[in-house]
Amino acid sequence: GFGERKAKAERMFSLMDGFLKNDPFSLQKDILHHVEYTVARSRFNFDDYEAYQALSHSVRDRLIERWHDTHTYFKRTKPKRLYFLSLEFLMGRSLSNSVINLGIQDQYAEALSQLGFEFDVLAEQEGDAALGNGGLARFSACQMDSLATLDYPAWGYGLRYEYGLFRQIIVDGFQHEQPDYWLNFGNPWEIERIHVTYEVKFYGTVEDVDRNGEKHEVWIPGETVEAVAYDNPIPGYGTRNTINLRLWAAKPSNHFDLEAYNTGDYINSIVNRQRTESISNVLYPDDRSHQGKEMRLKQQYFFVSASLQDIIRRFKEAHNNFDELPEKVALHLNDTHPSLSIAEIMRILVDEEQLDWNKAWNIVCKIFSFTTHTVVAEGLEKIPTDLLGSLLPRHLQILYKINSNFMEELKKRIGLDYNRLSRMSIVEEGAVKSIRMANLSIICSHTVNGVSKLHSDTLKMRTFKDFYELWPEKFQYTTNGVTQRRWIVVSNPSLCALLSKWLGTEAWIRNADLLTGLRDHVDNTGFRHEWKMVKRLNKMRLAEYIETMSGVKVSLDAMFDVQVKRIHEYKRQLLNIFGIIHRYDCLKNMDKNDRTKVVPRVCIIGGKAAPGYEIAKKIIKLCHAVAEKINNDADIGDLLKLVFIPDYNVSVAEMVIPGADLSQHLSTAGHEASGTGSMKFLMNGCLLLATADGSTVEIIEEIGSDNLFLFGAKVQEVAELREKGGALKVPLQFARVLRMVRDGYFGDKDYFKSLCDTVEVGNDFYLLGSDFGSYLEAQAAADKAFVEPEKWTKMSILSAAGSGRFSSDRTIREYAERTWKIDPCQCPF
Ligand code: CR1
Repeated sequence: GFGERKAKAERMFSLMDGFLKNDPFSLQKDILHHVEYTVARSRFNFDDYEAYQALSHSVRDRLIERWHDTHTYFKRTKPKRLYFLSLEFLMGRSLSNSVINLGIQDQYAEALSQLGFEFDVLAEQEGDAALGNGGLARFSACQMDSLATLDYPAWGYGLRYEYGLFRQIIVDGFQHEQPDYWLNFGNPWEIERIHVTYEVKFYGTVEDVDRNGEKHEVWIPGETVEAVAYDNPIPGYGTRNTINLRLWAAKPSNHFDLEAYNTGDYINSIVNRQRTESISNVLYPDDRSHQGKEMRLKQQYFFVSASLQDIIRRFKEAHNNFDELPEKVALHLNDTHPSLSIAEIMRILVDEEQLDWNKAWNIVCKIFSFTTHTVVAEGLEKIPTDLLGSLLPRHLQILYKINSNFMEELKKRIGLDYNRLSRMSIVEEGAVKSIRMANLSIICSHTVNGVSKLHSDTLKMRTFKDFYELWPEKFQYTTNGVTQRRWIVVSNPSLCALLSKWLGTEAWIRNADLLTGLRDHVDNTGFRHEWKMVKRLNKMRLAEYIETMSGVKVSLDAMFDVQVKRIHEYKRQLLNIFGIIHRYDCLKNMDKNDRTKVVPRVCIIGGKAAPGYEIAKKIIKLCHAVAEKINNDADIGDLLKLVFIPDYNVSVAEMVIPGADLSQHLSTAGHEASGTGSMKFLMNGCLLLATADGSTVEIIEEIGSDNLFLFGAKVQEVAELREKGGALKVPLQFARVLRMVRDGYFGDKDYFKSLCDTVEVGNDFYLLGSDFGSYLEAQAAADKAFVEPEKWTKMSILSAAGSGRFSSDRTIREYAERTWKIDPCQCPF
């Protein structure tokens, strides 16, 4: 009975000594306990890494406690839940973020210092969890932080890759990729749930079965793999709520291949079983275009199937009628990568739960929402039907049926416009017949989100025009954001302290809109002085890092000018490098006296190129070739330096961003869906030099066009400029820089030829040539502003002051209220 259970619960609790205590003494005891019993080192003898391990286990205990309470509460109150499905999460490090969100940073620092350790030193021991590529993946991580902080009853679902994004090393200026076997040293931030497993099936055939006199199709799968759950607690800030990011790993199923055993082929049968583990082995390192890779498709389905089984099981525990599904479950498709969920949930409802097709379809259309992170139609995922049909034969049938129903309905609405029908079809009848995952996602989702206003307009007017005309109400946009917990509190503690001091409150950590309060102090010289000191401190930290990484000594008086992001032609790192070459060339040709007026610059570039992306790799090499020349030119000295920061990742970003004076966001207008790097720089009081692309347009609305350096063609001019082709006007300076590279001024003339060809007049798709003039003007404006430190500092303050809108808290609140229709559910314990 209830009384008995309660008595038992109380006894258990008393045995556990109540909740874990967070005073420094208790923390010390816990850390030592973990040194001795978890890490199994002697408490008299452990090094920094072992101390980090013990420390993180003590933090993990506290996370688990809150995680339990939160989920007990969710279970009891049965709120509508959001399931955020994403194939990528770029979490970075967890230690500092966790103790800050748990609110026990000072206690830990004190506990450690009494043990003779420094918190920050131990935090540096942690490696990054890099289970994602770039913008999309880091945005997912920021959203998880906001979901937890705002008390939303949400789960993240993803894949636990054993190899994260490759490590980039540079040899002779060339990028080399090295495997990131990140689990080598164990991962204290996950909890292995050996009992939470699901079978995921592949291959096989579809057979007709008779069900109450009716013919039904049923999948007879050929291969079974087991998915095991690994839970990663995500603590909110200023709340007890700690939500879950559940990542799946593949392991061989216990279903033995009897035949193999009978034929006595014991060894081979085990070898075959191990092959199945490879599904969750490695993250695909391209951040776009995964066309037609079987393993990638397997990964997608593996993750979708395990997640949906888990979600449906949880739903059925608490509810007994699928009609309630839309009131209790919101499924979010983070890009098209999880869109097989649509076919899978139809299969579960129709084949397994035996719902009528139409009834199932009506339910399913009420639960999905979809965010797309790309601009161009060519970048959208397609899966060859041959591949899909062999791996998932029943799903292919389901997709065909969804499509034929849709085509019927569409004909009624738009008539026999065959071009339009074929554009909107889920099935592409091209040279390779394929399934268009974006069309599928749009058709089945109640909401199609863009990631900025401009992006959404492009989707409506271009990419998904046909669909927009059919269902204008489906199309929305929710501008991206980033979490100020990670990007200020964790990564820039001195700025954090300064903000709290001058705003008179720490409340901005949960409510970034309060940052506008900085505007009130912009004319206060004392405040500006402190602001400059913080920047200087962060520049010092960055300068030290640069020196250790590249041996280049840089001057703190120089402008730190940064471009860090994935290397892509559309992001135009090449424009930046050409600008640097031009600057160098000018310096070389300048009268010595005039050089005293030049603003010294440290140009910093970082980012990874997809391993198969040749042009991007050449951009990296060119950057090194130019750096080699400039940095070794004693005649130029501190006036200009160029450094490439290798292996750019989340933890490197945490150090680079606070130390930047200027940051560059150079995408050709209309190509960057949103951009989130710019938001992190903005929060850290860094000035932007940018095109009017993605969310920059909205940043301008917040901070005013006077407070950043804008350049380049506007989105509506791009098409026309492209049409001009060979007749396009390109400044002489551009031609000169291009010639220098072509002529081998930086060596490797032949190697750079194909790179140069991409920006030759007539071939310059991303319009580097035609934007070069206004780019140089914007750079000159930045130089001019930098020589007036007071003016620059004001611009810097006003940038940070206007960054509140770009908190992922705002993003998540908009999604929750408008798209997912979920309410906060705060654990009261
Ligand atoms: C977009 O390129 C956007 C992020 C997050 C990226 C970038 O503009 O800010 O998504 N897309 O929405 C991406 O990573 C794989 O695609």
